[in-house]
Amino acid sequence: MSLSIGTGCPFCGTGCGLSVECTDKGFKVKGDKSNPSTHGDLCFKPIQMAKGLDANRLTTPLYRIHKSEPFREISWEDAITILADQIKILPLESLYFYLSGQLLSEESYLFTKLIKGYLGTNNVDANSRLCMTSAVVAHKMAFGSDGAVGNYADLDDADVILISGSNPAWAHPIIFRRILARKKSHPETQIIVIDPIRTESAEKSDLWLGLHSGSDTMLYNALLAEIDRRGGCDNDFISRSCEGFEQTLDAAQAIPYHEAIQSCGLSIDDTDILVDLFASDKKIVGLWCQGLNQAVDGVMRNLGFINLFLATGRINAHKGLPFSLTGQPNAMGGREVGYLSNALPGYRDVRNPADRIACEHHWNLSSDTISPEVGITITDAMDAIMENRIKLLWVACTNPLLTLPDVEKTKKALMNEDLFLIVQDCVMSETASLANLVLPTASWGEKEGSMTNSERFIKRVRRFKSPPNGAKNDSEIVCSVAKTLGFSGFNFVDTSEIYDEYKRLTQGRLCDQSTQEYENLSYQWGGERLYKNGVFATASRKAQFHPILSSAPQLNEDEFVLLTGRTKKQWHTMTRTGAIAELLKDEEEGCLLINPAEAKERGLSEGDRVVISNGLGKLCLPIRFGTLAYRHLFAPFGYPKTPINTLVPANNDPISFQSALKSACVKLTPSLDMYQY
Ligand SMILES: Nc1nc2c(c(=O)[nH]1)N[C@H]1C(S)=C(S)[C@@H](COP(=O)(O)OP(=O)(O)OC[C@H]3O[C@@H](n4cnc5c(=O)[nH]c(N)nc54)[C@H](O)[C@@H]3O)O[C@H]1N2
Ligand SMILES: Nc1nc2c(c(=O)[nH]1)N[C@H]1C(S)=C(S)[C@@H](COP(=O)(O)OP(=O)(O)OC[C@H]3O[C@@H](n4cnc5c(=O)[nH]c(N)nc54)[C@H](O)[C@@H]3O)O[C@H]1N2
Ligand code: SF4
Ligand SMILES: [Mo]
Repeated sequence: MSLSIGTGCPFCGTGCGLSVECTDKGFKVKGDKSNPSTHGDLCFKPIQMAKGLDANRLTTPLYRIHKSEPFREISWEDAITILADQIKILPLESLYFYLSGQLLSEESYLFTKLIKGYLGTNNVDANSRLCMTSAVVAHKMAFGSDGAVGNYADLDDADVILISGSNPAWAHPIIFRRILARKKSHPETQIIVIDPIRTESAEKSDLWLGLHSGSDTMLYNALLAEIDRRGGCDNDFISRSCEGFEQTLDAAQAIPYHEAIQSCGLSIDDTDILVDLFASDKKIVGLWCQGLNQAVDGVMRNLGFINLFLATGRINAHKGLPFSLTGQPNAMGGREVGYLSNALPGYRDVRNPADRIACEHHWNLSSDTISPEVGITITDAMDAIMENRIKLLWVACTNPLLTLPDVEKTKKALMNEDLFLIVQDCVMSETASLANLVLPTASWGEKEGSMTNSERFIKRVRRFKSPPNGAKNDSEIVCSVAKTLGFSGFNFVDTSEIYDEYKRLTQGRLCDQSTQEYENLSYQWGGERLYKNGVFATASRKAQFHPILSSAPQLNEDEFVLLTGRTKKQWHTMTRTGAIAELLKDEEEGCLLINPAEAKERGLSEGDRVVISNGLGKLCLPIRFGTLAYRHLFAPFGYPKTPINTLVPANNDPISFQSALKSACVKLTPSLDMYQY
């Protein structure tokens, strides 16, 4: 007997629609041709994942009073009571919650309702802080609201696809496949990649701009000034639909074009190509991801990139648009339900009295229950734990020990004996191994709900197998804790009731989905593109230019820039992909990418182990050759045995508080003893 179940992919923000064939022999994952967003396309990751669904699963709650003790198995009833008791005993201001863009919308909504509504604290954050908050803030500053503007179909008739700080060939493979399909059917289409590494995406492009890491603002300002000088700005659009252009242009003109381009490590011949394209009528779709988001000037990099599109009237189907790619499968949904420390459901903000009242009313709470104070962010929470200001941390669906900056600091915070650490995960992650209480969860394929992808398309995620005995749904865990705390408002019969309650909070908002039925949820909120007719979500209804300060950091002579990011087949900290042989092939261990010439200068060959170090620590990695900007290295961050964030300092963008995870300064020395570290 065989049964096909329509669902969504649990990996990247492309959000492919899948169809899972369940037979006596197991599960076969295929593309769902009826999915309007991705039309049945899919990459190898979910196909392979079906082989590892049951690997290393947790099935019993685990508990210990002191972190030095071994865990003991306890019942679910005891686990929920212990957790609820801790929440009751501890002062509200000492509680903290850390969620994930890999939770389903209904799960993140329930957490938000419990924490912000019923408990009345905004001390909650999500791993989107490490991923998308610079983009979130930039969207709000430029357009008046969060929400990616673009649409995958815009790639199908683009003349130019400009990719900056993103390697979709690895990280968003189906979006990249769509780009290559356009190139194949229309060879005149130009693919241009701005990235310090000649990535697979760059390799397959028409033009690679291998800029020095951190010089994005210098580049975008220089391009803007030069486009304007050559008469390429769309002055009609600017005066009709935008504000702030003059000051922005002034800032962009601060450094002469030639000087600016040189300090980015680029050639004028190459950047002139971009200037000409922006000054033309061609349709340009601009994609970006972590190379712009994860930086101390992440918001400014985003805004600098967006400025180029606004200045040339590119917010439409006709001439193209800027399109921020989302990393995780449901970071968009998490943002919509308001899980970040400043947000409320329906793209609302805790600082806005009307927004608080709308949620309080919806949740039958008395007025002034929701706090108007923005909660602290996850990196600040680590400091607060070390200062004993936070005494309970409930982590769900993320593995912060390896993915927050400065691993030693995170470890010290999480191991603080005064911190009661709860980790809700389907496997014994590195973070779970430090916990007081581990709550075993159901995972993808075992639970129901919805997710929103990069182009704002919402789809259902369906259950096609039972969770291992003993594992519970994330939603069920939140509701059980809420009920044990004595809160009404958490008695849901099924997931559709949770969605229905949430969707009513989106009525009249940009992410309005209030008329959708849960059963066949398949909907792109906002339509194909946002801001049709040049009307924006700002108070004046005009898009906002923001002046950007140009920067292009210089390196000390004996240092390298260590870039960090992903591999093609592994997923983050490997908990979902590390046990699958096909996905481990060629990616068995962390490695360090280096230019062959720079390696040879130091007498190094491929495979040699080297030590990279800075004031935070050191790591030993085998080297591989690649093509990168001069004095740049690259290493993937997710390998537990070589946790790269050991070397990445906890520096944040001052506006988005997103951590500058994309790079760190390191020294490189040959390893004398490869087993020493
Ligand atoms: N296989 C796989 N796919 C994934 C994931 C995974 O773990 N594995 N994770 C998903 C998630 S959550 C995310 S957020 C996305 C991330 O997707 P991407 O952002 O595309 O991937 P990264 O490897 O983090 O970084 C992208 C590029 O930014 C470049 N970069 C570094 N510094 C700079 C700079 O200063 N300027 C510019 N312009 N570029 C720079 C890097 O060289 C790198 O090639 O991937 C998603 N997809
Ligand atoms: N240096 C550096 N650091 C980075 C980045 C970088 O580019 N460079 N990228 C950052 C980015 S963009 C991201 S998104 C983060 C990702 O960082 P994390 O979110 O910390 O990494 P994951 O490995 O995806 O962790 C997800 C956890 O959820 C568990 N899980 C899976 N399914 C379920 C479920 O259904 N329920 C529950 N409760 N748990 C489940 C998994 O077992 C795993 O332990 O890393 C960030 N850190
Ligand atoms: S491109 Fe992303 S969403 Fe699509 S199948 Fe691959 S991992 Fe899943
Ligand atoms: Mo991410």
